[in-house]
Amino acid sequence: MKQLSGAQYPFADIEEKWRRVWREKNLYEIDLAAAKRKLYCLVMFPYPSGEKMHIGQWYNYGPADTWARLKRMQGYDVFFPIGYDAFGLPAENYAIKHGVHPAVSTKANIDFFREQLRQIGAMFDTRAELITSDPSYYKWTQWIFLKLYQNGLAYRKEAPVNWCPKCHTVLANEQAREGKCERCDTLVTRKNLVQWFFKITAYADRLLEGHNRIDWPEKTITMQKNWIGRSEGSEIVFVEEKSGLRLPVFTTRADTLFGVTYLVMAPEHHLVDKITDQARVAEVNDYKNKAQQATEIDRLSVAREKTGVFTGAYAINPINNERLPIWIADYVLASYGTGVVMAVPGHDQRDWEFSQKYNLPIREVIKPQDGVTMDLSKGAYEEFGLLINSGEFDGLDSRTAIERINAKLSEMGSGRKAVSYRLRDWLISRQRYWGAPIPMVFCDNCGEVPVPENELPIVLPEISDFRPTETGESPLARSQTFLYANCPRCKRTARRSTETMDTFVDSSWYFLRYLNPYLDSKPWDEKLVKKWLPVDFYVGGAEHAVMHLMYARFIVKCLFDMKLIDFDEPFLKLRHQGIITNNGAKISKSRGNVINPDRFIEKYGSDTFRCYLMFMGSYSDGGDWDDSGINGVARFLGRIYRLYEKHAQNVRRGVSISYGNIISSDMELRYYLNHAIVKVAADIESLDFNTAIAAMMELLNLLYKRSENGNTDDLFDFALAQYIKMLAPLAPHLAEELWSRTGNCDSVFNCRWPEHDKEALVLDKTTIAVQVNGRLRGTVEVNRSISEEELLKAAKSNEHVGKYLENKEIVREIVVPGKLVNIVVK
Ligand code: ANZ
Ligand code: ZN
Repeated sequence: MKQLSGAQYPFADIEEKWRRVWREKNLYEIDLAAAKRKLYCLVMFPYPSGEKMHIGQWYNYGPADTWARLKRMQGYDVFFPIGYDAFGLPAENYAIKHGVHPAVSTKANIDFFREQLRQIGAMFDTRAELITSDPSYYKWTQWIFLKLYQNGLAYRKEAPVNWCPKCHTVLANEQAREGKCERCDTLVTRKNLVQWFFKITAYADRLLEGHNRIDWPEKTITMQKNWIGRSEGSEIVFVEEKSGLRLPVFTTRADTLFGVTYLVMAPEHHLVDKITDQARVAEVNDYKNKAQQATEIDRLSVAREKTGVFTGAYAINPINNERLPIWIADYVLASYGTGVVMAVPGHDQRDWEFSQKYNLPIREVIKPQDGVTMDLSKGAYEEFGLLINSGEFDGLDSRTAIERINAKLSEMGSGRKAVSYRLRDWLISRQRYWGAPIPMVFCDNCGEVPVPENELPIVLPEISDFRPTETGESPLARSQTFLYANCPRCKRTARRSTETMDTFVDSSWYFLRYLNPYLDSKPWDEKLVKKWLPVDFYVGGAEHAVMHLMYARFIVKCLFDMKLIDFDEPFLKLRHQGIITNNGAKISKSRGNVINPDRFIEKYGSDTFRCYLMFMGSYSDGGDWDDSGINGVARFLGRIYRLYEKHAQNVRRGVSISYGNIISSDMELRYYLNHAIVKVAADIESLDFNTAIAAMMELLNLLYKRSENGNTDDLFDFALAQYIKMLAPLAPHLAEELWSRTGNCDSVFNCRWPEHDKEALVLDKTTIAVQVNGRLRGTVEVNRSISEEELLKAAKSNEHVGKYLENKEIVREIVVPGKLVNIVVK
């Protein structure tokens, strides 16, 4: 046995034992088909990258399990699955670093992870375990790709993409934040490659609309909204003088149309070459090459010095026929709006800076409503106001002017209302080995041809050299047997698509598969999916706000539109765990301040570790790790253990007492017990675990006082029994042990959460002992301010007291205010 410090209890034996018993009894396997009150509680599944489980994952799973256990005790059929997001860069990078094949290292890492997960003692339904790198799973990821392809939602195009020179792979916009690779922090560069995309932009409005129907943290919804970046404005057509080519611009400020003094095109805009004047081709090409190097993030930066070159071409402003020079500049992005901007240096600061540098004219067309004069030589006036120098529109306010100018342009056929989005299509192909191959072939005869569904899965070839290539060609191309396949249409030799899918495709549908991961004939069991989805409660990290959480919503909406499922939002309620810091610092390997769960579990036990994580701060804010804090929680659980050792008899009695039969004058205990029953449940429900534990500590202190005073009546015994049930979601192993010692062989997790007595919760009530001839016969609960007369009436009509008064003559009535009533009879 483990050497324990004085304050501890034999957690190692207890915890191991109960995990074994739970497993033997299949305690957490519920009958999905028969369940009556379904509740799908989901945690974000881990990617076993070779690192041990980190504290953030423990923090996700442990407390989520506490929540799930409460719901079970409240009578729900809770489905709480776990699996492994096993494909992807972290797993592959680990394999490369250690010179092991990713299939081998991933399997070993999963085994390791599984053991660590087991130590949480969570009520995971182990039958639901799935592994996304398993062909039986990715067969269906490929099937989903085909469905999207058949519905015009997957397509291929050459595009400048984010390229990580270290990982040798393309990254989605979401994975290249602040211009750096999310995985390795290397600066991302741009590269032109043919890529596969999912058309998430087609769902931009639907993704926004759905936000009204889900209970998610406001912050996360806002991040998604900003990422989608819906912007209402106008598309206004300027015509290039010589070629007659139409150059539509996107603007949110049609009211400034008279203030346009030049146009700016993105350097990579496809019409730049067509309009550029012969004399300027060299200069323009030179600038285009330079612009290629910069990332989008740099180009959008306000601090960056504006640069550009004149194309030598001119366009006509449709509202007043003015002739405007056309420039190219890298502060205009090809991928937003139309890739062309009408420059209004008087009212747009970027344009203003550009005009200063290249001596372009500034014209004031908006003045402040309050009549203040602006000095445009100092900078642009960007607010709304009243129009000036704008012909027939002079004097209108900006809002009205936008409407009128739009109307006029649309009459002329030169403009219309338009909406732009920041959201780009989801780039899903990766030039990497460790992922699900894209099920497409390219035939010289037939072009791009989808693999027939009955040929799935397209299994990853077993190649020894799986490292990425510098050219961007996928390592899958090294396998000749993989590369060449017969064209499904004409049967001639064709080449397979050699890219693999982004891992976020794998994780965008796993919650459907959990219900039956062994199903071979279809991706999911429709009946069970109809019954169990959407997910009722999802807990995971906020860092997934614009990736996984957006992609999963998108895929679910696609499947809904294909009538493959009957719901279009996957996660009804979402909550994030906060971030744990170590002495105020962010935890990271490079800082060397990683908290290793295993070490603490060994020293204090899993229940203590879990309770400490829940106690150290507000769950959604996270908290700061502190070793002395965990000692306090260890003492708390140790005190519980010792109280139950001392009162083994009481607690055995306590489990068979029913509340209604208790006669006790211990109002304080009555109040705190009932208060805790309500509070602990409510706080766990809302993930306020810290205050739930505080209430348990408070109640424990009271029980200790009673124990020390020897003041242990029926209520005390009863409270001890209820306390175990309340402890159960918080410290499952310890509670199960204490419950078994009451003589109950069934699990405490098959008990219902204790009911509370509403009356006992009213604090200004007090309980008065009622004696008959000096002996306690009952108690009445009354308002503290009750009159003596009322109190006597209540005492005499009490059912327990009544029978001692029957056929007796009352000789005296003694009232001790706030304490007792004594009725003397003859
Ligand atoms: C003229 C104008 C005048 C503008 C003015 C602003 C103020 P949001 O709100 O983010 O949608 N714009 C349009 N396409 C662009 C591109 N591809 N790259 C860089 N900038 C682009 O921004 C819309 C505004 O951003 C548009 O309205 C356009 O500048 C610029 F006083 O047009 B505006
Ligand atoms: Zn063919």
